[in-house]
Amino acid sequence: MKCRKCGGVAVINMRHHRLALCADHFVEWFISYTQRAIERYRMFGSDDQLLVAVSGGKDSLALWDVLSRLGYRVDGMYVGLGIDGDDGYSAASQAKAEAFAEARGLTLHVVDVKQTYGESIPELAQMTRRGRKPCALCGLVKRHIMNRVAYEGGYDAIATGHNLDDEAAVLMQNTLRWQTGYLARQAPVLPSTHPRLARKVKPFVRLYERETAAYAIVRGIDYIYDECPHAVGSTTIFYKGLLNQLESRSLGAKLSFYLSFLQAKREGLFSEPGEALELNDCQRCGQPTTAPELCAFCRLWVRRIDKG
Ligand code: Q46
Ligand code: ZN
Ligand code: ZN
Repeated sequence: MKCRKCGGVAVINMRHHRLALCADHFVEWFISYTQRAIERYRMFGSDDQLLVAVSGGKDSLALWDVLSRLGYRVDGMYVGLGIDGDDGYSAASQAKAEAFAEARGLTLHVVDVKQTYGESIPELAQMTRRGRKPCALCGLVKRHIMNRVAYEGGYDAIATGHNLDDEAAVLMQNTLRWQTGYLARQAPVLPSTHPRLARKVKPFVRLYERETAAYAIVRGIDYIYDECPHAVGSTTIFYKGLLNQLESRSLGAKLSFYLSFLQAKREGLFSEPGEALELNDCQRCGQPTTAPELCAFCRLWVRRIDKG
C-alpha cells in the first residue's frame, strides 16, 4: 500500500476517505483535519486559553499534542481517581500524563480526589453506592473538578479527547431510547451557560478511534494501553462493538451516522425543549446547580460525612 501523496510506504489506509498515507503525511493530515473541525464547529480561537482533560490514554494525550503543535495556549488537567491503589490504573495513567507534560515543557494540573476531598472514587462509591459501578459518581466528580479548575484558572474552554467511536456509541445509546434531552445536548461544542461552567469542546469528534491510536503511535506518544478496570463490560463498549460490525459491512457508517445526526440537529431536530433551566449557586461550593441549595457534588460529600 502506497501513500497517496508521496508514493512512500503507507502506515494507514482510511478506506472511508479512500486515503492511504505514510507516517509523515498522516501526521500532517491528522493535524489539519483536527484544525478544520475546530474551525467548522467554532470551538475556539488562538486567543483562547484551553484546558485539556488528560486521562493518560491515547486520545487525550494525542489531543494535547495536536493542540500544542497547532500553537494553541493549552494546559492539561489530570484528576487522580485512586483506582486500584498505589500501583494500579490511576497511578500508572498519572505517570504517563506527567511524563508527557514534562518531556514537552507543558503545564499539567493534577487534582487527587482523595488528597483534596478525603476519599478516593472507589472508597466514595463503596460508602454511597455499595455494589454499584462507580462510573456515574466518577463522572460527576470529574466534571465538578474540571469546571472548578477551569474557572479558577481563567480557562475559556475544556477540551476532551472524545473520538468518533465514543460519540457514535453514545449517540446509539441515546437514540435507542430516544432520549431527546441528551440528544439535544450531544454536540462537538457545548457553550458555557454560566460563568463558572467553561465551554466544552471535542476536536476529535470526526476521527475514528483507530486514527487517534495511529497518531499516538506514529508520534511516539507513551500512553496507558489499559482501560480503567471499571470500563470492562460497560454498555458503551458493547455499542462500540455493534458499530464496528456495522462499519465492517458498510464503510463509513459510523461517520455518516454521527454527521447525519449533526445535520438533522442543524435542521431543527431535537432542539432544546422549553425554557432554559434555572440555575442557583450551590451554597457550599458556589458552582451552579438546578437544585435549590447544594449541587450534586456537594450532596455526595455531605452524605458521606453523614454516613461516616
Ligand atoms: S474512569 Fe471513572 Fe471511567 Fe473508570 S470509574 Fe468509570 S467513569 S470507567 S471514563
Ligand atoms: Zn507520504
Ligand atoms: Zn457544590
